[in-house]
Amino acid sequence: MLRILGRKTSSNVQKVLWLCTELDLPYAREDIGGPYGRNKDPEYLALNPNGLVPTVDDDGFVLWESHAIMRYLAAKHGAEALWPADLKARADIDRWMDWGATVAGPAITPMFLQIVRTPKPDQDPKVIAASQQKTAEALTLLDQHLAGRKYIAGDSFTLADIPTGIQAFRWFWFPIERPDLPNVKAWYERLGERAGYRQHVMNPLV
Ligand SMILES: N[C@@H](CCC(=O)N[C@@H](CS)C(=O)NCC(=O)O)C(=O)O
Repeated sequence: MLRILGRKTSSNVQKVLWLCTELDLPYAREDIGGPYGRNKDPEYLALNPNGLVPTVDDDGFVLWESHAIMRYLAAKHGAEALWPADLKARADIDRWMDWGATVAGPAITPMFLQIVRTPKPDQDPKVIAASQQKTAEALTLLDQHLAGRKYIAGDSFTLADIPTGIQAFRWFWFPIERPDLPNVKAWYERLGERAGYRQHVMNPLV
């Protein structure tokens, strides 16, 4: 059975868990990282020298990097709808997955670390405000892209929706002012209809 190593509060672990639910794939998960530690133990570093989560072990095949894991699992289980073989459709999905990891994720992470991981008296409002601004800019771009589309890569749900979908939950969960982004809101509500999103992502952050 697929082993997933990583705490379920990690956005990168959640990507893999959500996908497993989409694929109806059984797995065994182990709590590693964050308060559970063990990610810097020699046994773990031998599997993933970055000391980060997630890492998966698929019957002896060890893989890390959440997006590589998602692509591997989608391809292995023939999830053509989630990650099509057609090169251009696939490239479009890959592009938005990368955008989630390199633009939306880094924009919202400082705010997440402040609001969720820092005791209130130590929080820095300037860091939160800057992160809020950057995230609003990223999501404004996404809102324009989503005009006339149900999901990021078109009319159906794909891997493109997963990385930024996880950040969208955080954005709507934080007690902040948000610009009116109707297409992002409608997309976020559509994601909320999915069992994997509700189970693995839509959980209280503190
Ligand atoms: N690029 C990596 C990033 C992995 C990463 O940064 N994981 C974080 C959690 S989201 C981590 O392991 N942090 C240390 C910890 O949880 O102890 C991926 O996508 O898998």
